[in-house]
Amino acid sequence: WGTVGHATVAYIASGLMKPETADYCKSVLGDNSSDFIGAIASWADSYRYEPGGGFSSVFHYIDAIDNPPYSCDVDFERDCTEEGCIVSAIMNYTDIQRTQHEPMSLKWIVHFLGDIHQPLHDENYGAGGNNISVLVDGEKWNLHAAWDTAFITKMTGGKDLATAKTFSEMLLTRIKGHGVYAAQARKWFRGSLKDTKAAAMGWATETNDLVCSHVLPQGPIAIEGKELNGTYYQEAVPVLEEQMAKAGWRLAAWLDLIATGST
Ligand code: DCM
Ligand code: DCM
Ligand code: DCM
Ligand code: ZN
Ligand code: ZN
Repeated sequence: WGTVGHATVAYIASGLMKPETADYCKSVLGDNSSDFIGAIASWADSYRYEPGGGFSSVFHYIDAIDNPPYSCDVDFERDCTEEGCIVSAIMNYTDIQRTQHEPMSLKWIVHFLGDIHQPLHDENYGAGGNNISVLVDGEKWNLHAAWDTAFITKMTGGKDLATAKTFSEMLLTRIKGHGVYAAQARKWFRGSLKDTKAAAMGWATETNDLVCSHVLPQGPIAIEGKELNGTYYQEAVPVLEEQMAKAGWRLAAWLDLIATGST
């Protein structure tokens, strides 16, 4: 995700987590402001370009070598390389966070639980869509960046943290009380820190299914060089909204377990 996507996920999580989890995160991050989590959600995207940060580039995704749109699946042995992937990164930084309570692993967890819910972060085809050229309202984008950023800018009308905060509040009303996501949201998390691989692979597998159903439903040729602002975009919007909501819900639940020393 771009800045707005990551911050939206983070703000949703901060609106759902236990008060003691918020206190834990504020203390670990040394930030007592209400923006404690939105402010660090995109840190990992700048870190990977810093000297010595290159090793973390591969941690942002898992390149599922499947065959969209005919078949979608993620296989840890096949798809997670020796350098690592988003699934192993979530496993490792979760373990570090539980024992060391440090800011860097917390920032990574916040970021990667966001990215794992972007369908093209769970897909190898075209380097996660980076090599597929498309148009959004006449502007040239690659498909990956269209899903990370262009569609979300189009949906929200903004590019800053304030936009993400407002957007997260709208999605939170769908999650809470009698909101349209409320019933399904209760089934969104059944993870446990006893098996972090199963949880992260569950999220990756479910998200990767969307590559076959919504990202490349008629294969790459159908969208290569094409304008996506019509039906394709309209069908992407509910997927993007639900993915950010799910990511925020799961991030809150995950951090609740870590902060309270539970499994
Ligand atoms: N990006 C960034 N910060 C930089 C340079 C680039 O955030 N200093 C961009 C590159 C990616 C985008 O961030 O297109 C999102 O990356 P990801 O989807 O891994 O979160
Ligand atoms: N990316 C991905 N899968 C790949 C390669 C890259 O999901 N196989 C993501 C990471 C960034 C974005 O695409 O979000 C752009 O990557 P980069 O800046 O490394 O080209
Ligand atoms: N899931 C989870 N924790 C697990 C395993 C899965 O939260 N330990 C989530 C991810 C998917 C859903 O449950 O939303 C379905 O997962 P599965 O692919 O295991 O059926
Ligand atoms: Zn991305
Ligand atoms: Zn990222």
